[in-house]
Amino acid sequence: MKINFKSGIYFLVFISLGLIPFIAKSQSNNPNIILIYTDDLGYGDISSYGGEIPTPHIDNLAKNGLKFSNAYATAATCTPSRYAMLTGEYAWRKKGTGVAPGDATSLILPGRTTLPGVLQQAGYKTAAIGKWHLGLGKEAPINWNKEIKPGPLEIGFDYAYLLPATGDRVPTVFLENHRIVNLDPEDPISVSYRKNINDKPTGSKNPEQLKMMYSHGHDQSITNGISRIGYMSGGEKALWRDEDIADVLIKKSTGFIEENSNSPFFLYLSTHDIHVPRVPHERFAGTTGKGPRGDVIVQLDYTVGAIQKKLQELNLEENTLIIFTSDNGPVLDDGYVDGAAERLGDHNPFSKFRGGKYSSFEAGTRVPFIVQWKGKIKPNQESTALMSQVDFLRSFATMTGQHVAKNKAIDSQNQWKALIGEEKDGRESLIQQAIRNVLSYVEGDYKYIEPNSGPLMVPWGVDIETGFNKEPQLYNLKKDPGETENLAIKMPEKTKKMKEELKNIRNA
Ligand code: NG6
Ligand code: CA
Repeated sequence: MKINFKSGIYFLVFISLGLIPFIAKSQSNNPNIILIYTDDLGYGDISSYGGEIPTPHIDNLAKNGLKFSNAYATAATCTPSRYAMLTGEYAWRKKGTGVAPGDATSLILPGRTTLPGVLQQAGYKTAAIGKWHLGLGKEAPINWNKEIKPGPLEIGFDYAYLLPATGDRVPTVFLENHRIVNLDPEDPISVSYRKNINDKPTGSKNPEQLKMMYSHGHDQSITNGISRIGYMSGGEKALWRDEDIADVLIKKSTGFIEENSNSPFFLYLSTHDIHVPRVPHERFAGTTGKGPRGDVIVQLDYTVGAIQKKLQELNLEENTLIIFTSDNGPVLDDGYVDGAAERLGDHNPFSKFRGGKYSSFEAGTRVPFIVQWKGKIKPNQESTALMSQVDFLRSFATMTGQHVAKNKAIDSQNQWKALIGEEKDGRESLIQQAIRNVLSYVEGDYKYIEPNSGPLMVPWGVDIETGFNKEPQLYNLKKDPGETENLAIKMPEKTKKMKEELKNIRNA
């Protein structure tokens, strides 16, 4: 049959009209997405990954869904991991994306392709609730008493309720969309990361005012009886009570879920737990016998339970995909005297891995990673697929039928099938970033750590090995997950090849 131009057009119109109901239907079938992004939670910190502290709600996610054993944050600290997850580009490609001070300006600027932006484009209502730590505003110094932008609302989130940086950095106030919550205009906030303001009490000068002593850093302004990094003055009514942070984030999250129960939504719930200062609510304090670090794990588990309860109440469980993971590996003493190391008992946050937060060794970036999607993902599955959080962007773009240009989100791959357990291998390779931007390259069973002349131990008293070595390192992660035997000399060809591949990706 000969098809002329006109009949071809009619044919296309006919087909497109016929497809409309299906397109509309498939869009409305897109699941809600809840990304529960925890802070400094180790691979071994939850009971379904072998932890001693009971985490029944988190374990339920695994029972109902898919638990990964080979999944990674892109970096061993917070800011770069979040930057990469939200932009689909490794953070080491951009200067100034290391751990951000509390007065940093926005690291992700409007116009970037972002994870929330892609989902917003696909018709999702999007929210960021919890820890931000990616900078805010345009010019330093930030005026905290006015509208602060750009921020999450300018890069794809419809709603934001944030801790501007981390719990241990001033200002210790919540930000809702562009403004500080409960700010009394008569009592404006000033912030400095250089010098004290109005001679306010500090941890180093007034330790008698502290309810938790600092161990390293964290000896500057005191709010709620805890000294922080940075100085602040004013904003008394806006200051948070650390004991209430988890409950506030639950309330905002469940409120957002409820309000958007009829449209697809994306909730980025970025918990403050289990970062320092670890200050559980009174009802959790002392419940684990393992000190505040143990108690905030239980509080985190309660948070997950509260989200599950809300989804059940609204009958949304079947239509909601939940991802539970962490921004980097575990640390015990991270700057406060909270007994984290002394009271650990048999609980081992590091599991079988070496290193920890900040480190090139596995415990820095290998994190718990669970996906639940009731009715779609079969219960009780386990996956050894190689996964990276940098892939959320393209995976969800694929799921929602969005096109992302090749030159955007360049490190993000579509791993949608691996994410829901329909494919077993995941990535072929990935890059891990430690402090000082030292990179490691994982491909298949092997890991190459590039040479670096930095110190063997993280230099600020956290008692964690950096994984740095002047010589190249090569490990077989499958046989030797604890990275004990450096194979670089035994396997020079493999080492050379991995070094080259890392170089190629770095220069891409
Ligand atoms: C470090 C802090 C640590 C923590 C970390 C960031 C000191 C001595 N240590 O510089 O307490 O805040 O930065 O953690 O100040 S992260 O999880 O947000 O990356
Ligand atoms: Ca972190």
